[in-house]
Amino acid sequence: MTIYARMPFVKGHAMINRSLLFIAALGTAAVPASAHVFVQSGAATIGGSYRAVLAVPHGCGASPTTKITVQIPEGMIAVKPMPKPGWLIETKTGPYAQSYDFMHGMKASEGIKQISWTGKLDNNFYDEFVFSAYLPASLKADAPLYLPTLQTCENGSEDWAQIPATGEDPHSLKSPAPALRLAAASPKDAMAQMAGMVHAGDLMISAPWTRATPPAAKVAGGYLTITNNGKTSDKLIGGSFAGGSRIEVHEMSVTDGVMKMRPLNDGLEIKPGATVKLEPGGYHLMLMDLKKPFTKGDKVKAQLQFEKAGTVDIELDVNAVGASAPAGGGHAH
Ligand SMILES: [Cu+2]
Repeated sequence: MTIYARMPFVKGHAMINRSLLFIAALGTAAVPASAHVFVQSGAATIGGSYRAVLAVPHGCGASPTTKITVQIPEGMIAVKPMPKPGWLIETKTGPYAQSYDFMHGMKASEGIKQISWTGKLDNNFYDEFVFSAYLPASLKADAPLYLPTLQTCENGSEDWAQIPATGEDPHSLKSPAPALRLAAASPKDAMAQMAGMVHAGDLMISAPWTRATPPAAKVAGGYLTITNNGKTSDKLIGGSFAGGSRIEVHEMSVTDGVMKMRPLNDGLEIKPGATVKLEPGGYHLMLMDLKKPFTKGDKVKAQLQFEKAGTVDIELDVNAVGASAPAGGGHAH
């Protein structure tokens, strides 16, 4: 992406134009009709980490964007911008208006209040600016949180900072501030999150689960989510568990209309700032040579092997045969 973005936009050169258009089309696929700077995944659960994605669908008029500056609202703590190739990141820190309960009983009373990215984004391209944050449990559910954002361009600027008055429709504003909606964590979600969450260095592993297996089954799939909060890449290589021979990392893909599984012999890369989901139909763990079937309600202790983080103990919840999501995942029942 970066390489292409740095290529000059040569008008009249059919081949380059076509490849650029193709990339532009890929990038805009998820952009709603709104041409505003906005927050993707605008729903955020309080009492947990939040990955904020600021989407910038266009420049100021046709002028390329050269800087994005976002104000972090009170209540959004432990903010960390994700490094972005080709963009210089600057932050301003300061005290919070109050001290907040953070993870593991820690308190946070100061942190990043402003992030700016300086670089260049052509008006023909779409890009995303990412940071991670924590939303303390003390925040009010169903209240919006605004992220006023100044978009500076080669010519001019757009100040996405308008906050709707009570009862005012945000769509009626000319330059609305990007907003996210806070949602209360359901006790079930919170428990599911707490139950399986493991920290290993910069890696956070959550909601590991597997399925009950028929008596003759020799393998079982394993699913979980891995977030890399560090600055270097890591790799999930495989693992072991007492109930069988080993754990492999597999990929499920459709080739010529046929679903195929293949082991990732080089491991599954977890890039800095990335969240990788192992889920049915995609990447998954393959628990090999089961000694006895998994029964619904059981827990399977296993050790995952990462290139850098080393061995990490996890516990997979055994869900029903045919389950497509973890029990606490919200849409299983
Ligand atoms: Cu597999």
